[in-house]
Amino acid sequence: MGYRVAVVGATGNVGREMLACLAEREFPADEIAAVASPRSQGMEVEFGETGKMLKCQNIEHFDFSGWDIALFAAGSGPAKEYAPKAAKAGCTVIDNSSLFRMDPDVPLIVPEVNPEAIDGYLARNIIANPNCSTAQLVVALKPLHDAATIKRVVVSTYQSVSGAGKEGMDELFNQSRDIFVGDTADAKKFTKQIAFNVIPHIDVFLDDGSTKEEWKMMVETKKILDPKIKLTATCVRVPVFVGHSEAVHIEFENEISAKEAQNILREAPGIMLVDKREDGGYVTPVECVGDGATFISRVREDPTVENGLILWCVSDNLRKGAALNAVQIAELLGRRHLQKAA
Ligand code: 11C
Repeated sequence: MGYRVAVVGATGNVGREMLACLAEREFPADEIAAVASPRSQGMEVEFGETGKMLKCQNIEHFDFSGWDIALFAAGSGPAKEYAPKAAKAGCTVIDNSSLFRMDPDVPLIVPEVNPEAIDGYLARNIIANPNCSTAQLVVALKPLHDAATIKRVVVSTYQSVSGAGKEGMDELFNQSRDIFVGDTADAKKFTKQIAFNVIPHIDVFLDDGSTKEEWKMMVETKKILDPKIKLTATCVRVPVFVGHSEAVHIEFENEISAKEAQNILREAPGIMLVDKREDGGYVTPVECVGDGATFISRVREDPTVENGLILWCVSDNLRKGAALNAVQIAELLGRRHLQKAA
């Protein structure tokens, strides 16, 4: 007997990718439910490329009892209202919103980094999925931390508009077209024009002048990887549809050469090293779309600090940054705790 899995927020960017990942990875499910807001009730969504269509069920009337796992990709509001209900009904929630991430009773999991932390999920029957920009970063940092102990990270992100949902993608598309034909480009989703521009602002501003996206990268890295790591981030929205990029500056406790780091990263789980030190010998966001790997390029020593390295890290934010990581958590949960098979 396999699992009964509900995908909540099935019509959104991440929900659709969750369905695609479940199908592609042949997750051992007997039944998959697409669940969405009342306005999407009855709408059909594809179950990946299987040719199978799923009719969306209304979250307001969905009974989670008897369902094993719910992958939530509906944002913090619906997570607040429905995740505890689902968890209480015996359905383990894997939530992609930021709502539960810093709750000490909710494990925040990246399977390549802290799989053992999942064992704490029973306190609330909820597991949190990290922010997309954190997920790819910690996959890259983990093997290097194991080898030479990271003290401090300075990261600048170049985040695609799909991180802001379908509305963000539509805004980039419409503005690009409008500017191209000489029309004025309206900014609705973003605070400034995103087409042919970059915006140093993601999520809300905090009192210290940083943004919540930058804060999330710091606190989530500490929770997932090591609370002793100091991290500071500048998060920037760029006119790319899918794929987040990061320039990462790392200071280590111990000596580590670029060559050693490349060798470690080449063998590390979830990482694809593409680092040829020649024209085009690196990965850009358009090349990582639809892929589950975290791509690392441009590994080099930083001569301005002791034991410093710099690298370039790119991943599909809808996949490893969200849907794929959630499905990997479901697989881990199955292996370690639920142990059902199809
Ligand atoms: C973005 N990283 O690119 C955000 C999207 O906390 O889950 C995901 C926000 C989150 O806008």
